[in-house]
Amino acid sequence: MKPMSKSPLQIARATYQPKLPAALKGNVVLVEGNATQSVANQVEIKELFPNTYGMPIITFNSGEKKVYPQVGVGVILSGGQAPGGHNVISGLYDGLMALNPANKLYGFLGGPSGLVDHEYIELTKEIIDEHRNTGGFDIIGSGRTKLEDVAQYEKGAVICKQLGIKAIVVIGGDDSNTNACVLAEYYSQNNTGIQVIGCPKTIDGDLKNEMIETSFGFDTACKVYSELIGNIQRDANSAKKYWHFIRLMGRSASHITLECALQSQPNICIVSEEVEANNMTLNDVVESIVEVIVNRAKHGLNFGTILIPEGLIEFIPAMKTLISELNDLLAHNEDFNAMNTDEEKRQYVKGALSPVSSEIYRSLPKGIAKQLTLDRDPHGNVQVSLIETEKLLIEMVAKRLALLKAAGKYKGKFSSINHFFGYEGRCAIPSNFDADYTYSLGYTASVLISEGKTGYMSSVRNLTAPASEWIAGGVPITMMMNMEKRHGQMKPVIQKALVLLDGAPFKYFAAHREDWADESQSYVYPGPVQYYGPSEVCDQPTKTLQLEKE
Ligand code: FBP
Repeated sequence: MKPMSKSPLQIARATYQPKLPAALKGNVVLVEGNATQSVANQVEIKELFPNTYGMPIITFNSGEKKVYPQVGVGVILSGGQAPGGHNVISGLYDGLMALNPANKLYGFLGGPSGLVDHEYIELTKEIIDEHRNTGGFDIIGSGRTKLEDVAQYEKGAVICKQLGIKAIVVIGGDDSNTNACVLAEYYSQNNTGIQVIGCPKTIDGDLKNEMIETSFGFDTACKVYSELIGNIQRDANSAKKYWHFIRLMGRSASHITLECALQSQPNICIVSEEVEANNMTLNDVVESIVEVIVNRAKHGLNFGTILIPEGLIEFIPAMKTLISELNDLLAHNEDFNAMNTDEEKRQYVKGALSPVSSEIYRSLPKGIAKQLTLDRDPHGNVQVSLIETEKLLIEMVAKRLALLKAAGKYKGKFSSINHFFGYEGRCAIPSNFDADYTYSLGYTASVLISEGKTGYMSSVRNLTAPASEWIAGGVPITMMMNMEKRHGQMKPVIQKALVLLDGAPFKYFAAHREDWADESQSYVYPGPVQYYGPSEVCDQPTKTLQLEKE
C-alpha cells in the first residue's frame, strides 16, 4: 500500500505522549465503594440486570505490582465519529501491553456488526502507532447496528471463543452503552466468561452524569465549531451586511450550541430545552429572533450571528407531536415507500396525520416537510442532521420582517446566510484535553478488564484539574439507567443528559445574552484548536465543564 502523505502537524502529533492520571502511571490497585443503585426505577432495573445491578463504584490507586493472566480483548467503535476514538484504542492497547505483554487486541470492523458478522483485525503495534492522537474512526470503522437480540449475542460469543477474547470494549453513546450493559448481563447470566466494558463517546455531550463528567469528543468538536463561528463573527463585523444562521450538530440536547455560545458570544443562541420548557411555538422562536434583529437595526446594525441547535425542531411541542406521528406512520410503511412522486407522498401524509399535525405539516415549506419524512435512523428517529432548520427560520424571519417593514415598524435591511456545522468537527485532530482524556479512558478499560470487571463504564473524573490529578475507575452502567418508552415499550436505558436550565452553563448564558444581543460588540474570536504552547491556550477544558465544576 502507498504510504499516507502527512501534514507537519500529523507528524508532530504522532509523537505526543498523552497525559495519564497519577494512579495509572504505575501499578494499580482497585478501591471499591458502596453498592450502587440506578437513577430511577430501581426495582425494574434490578430485576432486568440481576448480575450487573448494584455493583460498587471503583476508583484506582497506586499499589503493588500484580501479575495478570493473558487476555484477548475485542474493541468496537459505535455510532457517530468523535475526536479521540483512536486514542481510546491506543490507551487500551498500551494498558493491555503494560499489564501483560502477551495480551492481544482485536478490532471489530464497521461497528457492532463486526462482532456479529465476524469481521475483525488484530490491532498490532504498527497499526496503533499509525493512529495515535489522530482524529477519525477509520482504524476499524464505526456503524450504527444495534446489538439487541440474543442471536447477535450468540454469534458474538462464537467469535470471542474462537479468538480467545475474554472482554469486549464498546466505545459509544448512551444507546450503545445501554446495549453494552444488556450484553454484559447476557454474557454473565449465560456464563460465557466474556466481560463487557463501555466508554463514553459522543460529540453531543449528552452522555454525562455525576460519575461521567463529559463524553469524549465534545471538547474538540465544540472548539472547532467555535473557531468557525468566531471567524464568521469577525467577517460579519467587518462587512456589516449579513445575518448568519448557524445550525450546530447535537441530535437532541443543545450542549454543543450552548458551549459554542459560551465560547463565541453570538447575538442570539436558541436552546431547545428552554424552548420546550416555555412551551414555545415555531412562531414564538421566530418572534424572539425578529425582536433582536429589529433592535439591532435601530442602531444601524444589520448583521449578526444566530446559533441554532440541530435538535430544535423536536423540542417545539407541536412539532414533536408531528414528528412522533410521522415516526409511527412511516415505520415499515411499504405503501409510502412504493410511492413514486413527492407530491403523492405529501398528499398521503397530509391525509393520514391527525388534524392538528396535518395543519402544521401543510404550513411548513415543502422542502422542510419532505425532510421530515426522509428515512429514519436504526433507532426509528427522524435524522435531524438532514433537516435544514436554519433555512426554515430564515424563511419565516424574512416573512415576518417584511410585514413589519410594510407596517413601518422595521427600517433595516435583512440579508442572510445559512450554515450547518457538524461533520466538520467530528474527526478533527483531538485537542490535548480529548487526547489525554480518551487515552486515559482506554487505559482505564484495560485495568477493569484485567481485574475481571464487567458491566462497567470506564470513568475518568476531576477533569478540570491537571491530568495527573484525574480520578480513574469504573462506574456500573446500571447506575445510569432508568425505564423509558421506546417504540411503545418500556425499556431500560441510560438517562440522556439534556441542558439543565438551572445548571451553571445555562445560567451564565442567560445572564449575559442580552448584552450579547444588543448594539455593543461582545463577539469573542476563539481561534483554532492549539496543540502546542502555553497551557492556558492548549489545555483548557470546555466552558461547560468549568462552569459545572465551579
Ligand atoms: P452519536 O450520538 O452516535 O455520537 O452521534 C452523534 C451525531 O454526530 C449527532 O450529532 C448527529 O445528529 C448524528 O450523529 C448524525 O448521524 P450520522 O453520522 O449517521 O449522519
